[in-house]
Amino acid sequence: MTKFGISHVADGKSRLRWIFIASLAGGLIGANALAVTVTLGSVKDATLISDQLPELALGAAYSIYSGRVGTQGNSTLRRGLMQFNFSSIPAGSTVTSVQLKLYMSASQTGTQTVNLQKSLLSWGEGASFAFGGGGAPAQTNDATWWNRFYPSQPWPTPGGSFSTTVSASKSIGGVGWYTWGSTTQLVADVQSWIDQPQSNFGWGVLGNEVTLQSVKRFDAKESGANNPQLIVMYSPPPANPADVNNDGRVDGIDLAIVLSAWGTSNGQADINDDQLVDGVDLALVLAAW
Ligand SMILES: [Ca+2]
Ligand SMILES: [Ca+2]
Ligand SMILES: [Ca+2]
Repeated sequence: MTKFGISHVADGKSRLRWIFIASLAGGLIGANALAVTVTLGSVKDATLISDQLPELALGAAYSIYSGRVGTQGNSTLRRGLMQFNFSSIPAGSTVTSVQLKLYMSASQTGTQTVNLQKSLLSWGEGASFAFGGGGAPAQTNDATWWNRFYPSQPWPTPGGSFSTTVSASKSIGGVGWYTWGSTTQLVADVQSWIDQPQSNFGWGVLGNEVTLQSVKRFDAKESGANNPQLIVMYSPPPANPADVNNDGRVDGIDLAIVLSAWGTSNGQADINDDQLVDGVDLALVLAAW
């Protein structure tokens, strides 16, 4: 380590000088100027329909539905499902904002709350198609009220498997575009899916399941016009881990950040990821200067 000149940094006046610089640089931690915004289209969307057998689905339909229909539709429920692909966002990125935009294209009764809640299990999108919300006979791999993948991979409990945590909530009135978020939980959802893509099963789009005719219709990816849009803002990971503040340069600011976090497990300053900010991390900064 001494070959990088650490010993003289770590003693006496030099150390005090670096601590002073570190205190100035402290405010720069996280002040990362690099931010990227992407708009993603859904890669799957579907509707669960609580009708009696035979199973119905809307995998390839132009719309998804959320809420309860009227007595003419047997007062059954609709639950939307929607999933996005984050492979265009580099691993190690930090998500800072997430907004979901959906176009609500038909409505029966009043303003209703529609919630986004993580799906806890994978589900499919088959070729079933109908123009209305009544559904069509389920096709292979369709998500239905009973099956994650029709015909033989059932949900543990009919109606899907959703987190009890509401990630974002929106009051939906008349026809038009609506935006959910950004919320802390939406950001956490997308961050978890970027960090662990195998856990990405999308969100349930869940409406008022009590009131008759509360159902809301949203354009699906098949609509071809007002498709779902997920707007994600993120900071990509530094090209060089020694660029602690991710500003494109390894310099005194990075050194100061390491010194200010000395002896801690600060994830940003712990360049070699061994849970301790120490001389090894300092050496990595100096080596990449
Ligand atoms: Ca679909
Ligand atoms: Ca830097
Ligand atoms: Ca370390």
